[in-house]
Amino acid sequence: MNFSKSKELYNEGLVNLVGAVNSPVRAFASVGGNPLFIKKAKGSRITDVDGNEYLDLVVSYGPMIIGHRHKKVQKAVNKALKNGYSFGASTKNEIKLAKIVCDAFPGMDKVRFVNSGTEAVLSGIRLARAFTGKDKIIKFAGCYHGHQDSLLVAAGSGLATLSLPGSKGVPEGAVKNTLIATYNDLESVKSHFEKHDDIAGVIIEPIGGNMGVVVPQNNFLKELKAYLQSKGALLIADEVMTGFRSTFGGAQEVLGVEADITCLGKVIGGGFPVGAYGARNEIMENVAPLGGMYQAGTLSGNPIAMAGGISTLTELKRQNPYECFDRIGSEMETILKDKAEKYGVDIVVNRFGSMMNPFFTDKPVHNFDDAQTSDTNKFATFFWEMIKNGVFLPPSQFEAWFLNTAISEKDIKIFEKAVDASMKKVAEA
Ligand code: KE4
Repeated sequence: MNFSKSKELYNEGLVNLVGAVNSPVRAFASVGGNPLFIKKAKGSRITDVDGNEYLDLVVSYGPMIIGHRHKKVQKAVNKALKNGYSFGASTKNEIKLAKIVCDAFPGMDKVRFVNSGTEAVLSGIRLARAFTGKDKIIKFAGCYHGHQDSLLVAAGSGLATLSLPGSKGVPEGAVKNTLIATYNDLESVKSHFEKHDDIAGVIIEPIGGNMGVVVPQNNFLKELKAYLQSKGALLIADEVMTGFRSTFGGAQEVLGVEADITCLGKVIGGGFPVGAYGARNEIMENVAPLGGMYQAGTLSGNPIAMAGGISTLTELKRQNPYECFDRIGSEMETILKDKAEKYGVDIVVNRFGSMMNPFFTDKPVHNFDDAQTSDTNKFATFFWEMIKNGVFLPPSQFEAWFLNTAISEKDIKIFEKAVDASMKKVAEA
């Protein structure tokens, strides 16, 4: 395979872009080599600037759930463009998308649109603090909720229950109200409530997607919600990745749990920049202009992005692909396990519907520590062999793979052939 044009663009990009990218994961640091530059995509396929075509299992880290450049989205966005791009005033499409979103989430009477998942989560956290009058927030190690200061934290050493800054430029003061718990471990949440009486809430990815896929075990979400209710604290579901992907609504619906505040992104914009947060009226009425919690945005509810979201969710609802996602996901999971066994490679595959990934470890993966037992060198070998066999994966062991409704039986055959070659390569490495 020829990657020469990607290499040229990478070197050119290094001049004015940090690492030649606008988001770190795209730099391929975890897998080595130069990042691919993409020219175009259609349906289940993506094509790089050298003309190499791939089955796309990144799908922009979730948004392109009905495949790239769907004709109904193209038509809706082209129509919206004819009326103008942005007005700084409200439009009908915002009301339309708000109804679709609120109808899909039982716990959501009202929603506020923003421009990214990060913005949705930082607003949701602020709202939890505004509603409860308390400052502390618990998050789970390995969950990622965007790049706001207060959630870029690293676990304190030993018994330290308070967090340390997880990034340069994050002052200690920004994380002093952030506590860290262990996913699937309710006791680790309770231990914080035993020490602190000013906890506003707990934020969680209902299905972990940023450690690789980590699935809640043994009614963890249900027990967490019940416990928080008993303590007068809020459950904040970060469904930026799972919203409308786990089902037409949220993973919380599949898991039988209703969050107090829900944060959304990715799919609800269909590839255009849309984030959102929402809750029942008594909580949302704290948001300006109704209440004292301030949040604003020049391009919030942008009419072009709204058209992208409305057409994507409308087509997604029409297709109702969730059983198909489960069937295809199960088929791909079996292929991974069979080929790993064939070549004697230790893997564990975690999957929830159309989110999945293999971990190169022989241990079950139920939290971030488990995930870190994976052999990232084996993943890197696997990644590049999959590229050479026509499958584009997220370039990190700790990212979820995403299915989309354009995946065909022919794509599954490509996937099977690529996994066979890649597992063989890992075994030989
Ligand atoms: P954005 O600000 O990237 O739209 O959303 C942040 C965010 C919030 N919550 C969850 C559960 C998320 O997964 C994300 C962003 N996900 C990453 C993938 N690990 C986006 C890809 C990237 O950072 O380039």
